[in-house]
Amino acid sequence: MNPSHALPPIVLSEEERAQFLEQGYLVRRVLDEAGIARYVAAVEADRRERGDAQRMSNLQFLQPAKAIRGIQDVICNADILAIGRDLLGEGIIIDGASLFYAEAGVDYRQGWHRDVLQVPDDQVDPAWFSESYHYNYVQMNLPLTVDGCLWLVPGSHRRALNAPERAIFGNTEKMAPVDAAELADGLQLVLQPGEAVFYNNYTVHRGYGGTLAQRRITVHLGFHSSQYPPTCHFGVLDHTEYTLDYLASLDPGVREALRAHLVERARHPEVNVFHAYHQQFLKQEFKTT
Ligand SMILES: O=C(O)CCC(=O)C(=O)O
Repeated sequence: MNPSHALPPIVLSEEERAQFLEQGYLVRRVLDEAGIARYVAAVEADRRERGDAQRMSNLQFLQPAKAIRGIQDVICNADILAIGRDLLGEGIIIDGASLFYAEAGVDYRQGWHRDVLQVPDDQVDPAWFSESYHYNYVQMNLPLTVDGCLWLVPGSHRRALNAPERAIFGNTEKMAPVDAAELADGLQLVLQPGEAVFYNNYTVHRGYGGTLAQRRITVHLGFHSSQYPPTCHFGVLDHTEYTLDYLASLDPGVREALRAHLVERARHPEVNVFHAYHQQFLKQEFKTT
């Protein structure tokens, strides 16, 4: 479903795939002006009901109590799914879906981290951060306003922390303190509305805007391919809330995507423990209502 887009879905070039594999990120435009305006209007209508946030909101917009119906079909966007297939393989399954929202003036700073924050230390395997590890997950940030909040260290997903990173992380693989020294290799991605960044969330990265100069509205998604075993990151959506009544109330494309998620979760009960860790983590880090 991609009503404002009549062209065939994007297909990535070899160079783009290689960039994602080696550098850990790739930027492509996936929404046109009409698509951006439609989603901004839906978010604004939702904000009028929810009120202002003093922190960055991380609203899981596919969950029944937090649903923002007018943006849900972004998970069916043909270009996003085609890029996901080119990066991971067939059987693209939606996993995470949040809306990052903050008004200008909100202070937003995370420490540099890899997305293993939810995993107990003794279960973090150094082999995950190596060239030979098959990482079956991709995250995507799709801003609807100009967004310079995502920073990453290109290529850092394929190696252990280097000396400057180790110096700020200390004896953990997870996260550096928020006031740690800067990383000279850190790259700030400044994205225009409609431009999406697809990234490997084992790269050293962070959300960091300081005091936001302008409002941030960014759709944040995660995908997995059913062709390969899940990583410990698979299991972000709270599938236990997807009742038959809720599914019946959704747009058909969204319903099918969540059904596919449920089928994949049933195939991989081993990720349930990571799901619980992740829900706990979200509550600590963000405003989630
Ligand atoms: O874009 C952001 O604000 C940060 C995203 C992030 O760090 C994450 O999802 O782990």
